[in-house]
Amino acid sequence: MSLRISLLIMLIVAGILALVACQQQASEPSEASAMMMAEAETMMAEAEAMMEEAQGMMAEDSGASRLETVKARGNLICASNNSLAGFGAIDASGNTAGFDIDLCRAVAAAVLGNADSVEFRPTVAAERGPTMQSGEVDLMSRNTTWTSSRDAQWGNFTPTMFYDGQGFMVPKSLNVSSMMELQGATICVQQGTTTELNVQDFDNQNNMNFEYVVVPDNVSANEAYLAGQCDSLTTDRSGLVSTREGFDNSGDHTILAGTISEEPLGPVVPHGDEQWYDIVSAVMAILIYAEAYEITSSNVPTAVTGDTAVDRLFGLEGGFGQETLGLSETVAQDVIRAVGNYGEIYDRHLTPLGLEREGSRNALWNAAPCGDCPKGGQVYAAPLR
Ligand SMILES: N[C@@H](CCC(=O)N[C@@H](CS)C(=O)NCC(=O)O)C(=O)O
Repeated sequence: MSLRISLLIMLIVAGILALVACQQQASEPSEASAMMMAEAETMMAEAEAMMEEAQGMMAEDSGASRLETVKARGNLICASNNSLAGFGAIDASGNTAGFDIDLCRAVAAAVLGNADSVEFRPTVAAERGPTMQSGEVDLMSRNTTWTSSRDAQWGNFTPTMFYDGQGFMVPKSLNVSSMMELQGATICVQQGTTTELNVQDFDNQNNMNFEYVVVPDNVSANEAYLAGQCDSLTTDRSGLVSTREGFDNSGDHTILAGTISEEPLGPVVPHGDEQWYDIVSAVMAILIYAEAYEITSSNVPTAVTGDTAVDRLFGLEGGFGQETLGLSETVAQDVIRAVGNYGEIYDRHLTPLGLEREGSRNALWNAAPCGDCPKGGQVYAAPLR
């Protein structure tokens, strides 16, 4: 047994002993007895949480699969963003919310039957690699670009959830209307991102002679830009749209046309557990196919519909490998009821930002933007069968 588990168990035992002592005191008539009972309840809750964590650690130490570890722990640990409205941010009620966040919630609904059983770990860009490599999180869902070196070094990227590209924002007062007019400009960019690497490529390829203000996180990037420390802020276009929404005078800033890179953004799972990778990928597929089949959180079928694809997805007749994945037959019912389909998630978090989906790459593959258009968007997943 590892030292940390032994320590945890000792803590739990100490907690329980203290609890018993407290309860004995509380049973004696005293004015402080109500307070003591409340303290005892808090300690009991803490002891239970420690017990759950210890179970999770023991499962981990015994070589258990990620699925078993998550189940033993009773919650999903998800690395997230807490400063990018629409994708991952703290909302008015103090909850972590967003498009990426709902993927964590969907996985928790699939695996634990409860979308709220998630512990979010805010992770700034430069922390992502070490966080994934440590195995301390089950999943990262946080505007992260799939690249070959990250796939090899950090963990495995599941299918892409949002297709993006890097752009530039400028104050309108700069009177710049294209990226090529940014020659010699000072650029604010966040460290530890693909953004930082792409802008250097763009600079080299086009002799832009940029100067850089490199910042550690989103908040400082915005502050530096708004304080006029740089002429332009660069990041994923979706990040620019989200950031600009948060400015007091959003109308004073323009996002220049065009992109300088491909940014397929998607979740990452730790290396070494194929079943877990397949589970997260299947959850994404559930979200996408539910939308394709026009099943939303308010019309989830619970009895055979006669549409074989729908019945297979919702575990009503046939299946798509739920048992091998370690999921319940009706997992799709749990997921869609809890978070809705891909389109509902998009509309809840990204449509309000003005990130138009129709006709974009983030439309479903089968959503042709017009009658004679050859194809729809790029949102696609392995068929569930
Ligand atoms: N997609 C790029 C950029 C991702 C990224 O971290 N973007 C910034 C700016 S939008 C961000 O979310 N920062 C939040 C933070 O680290 O505080 C990547 O994967 O490297």
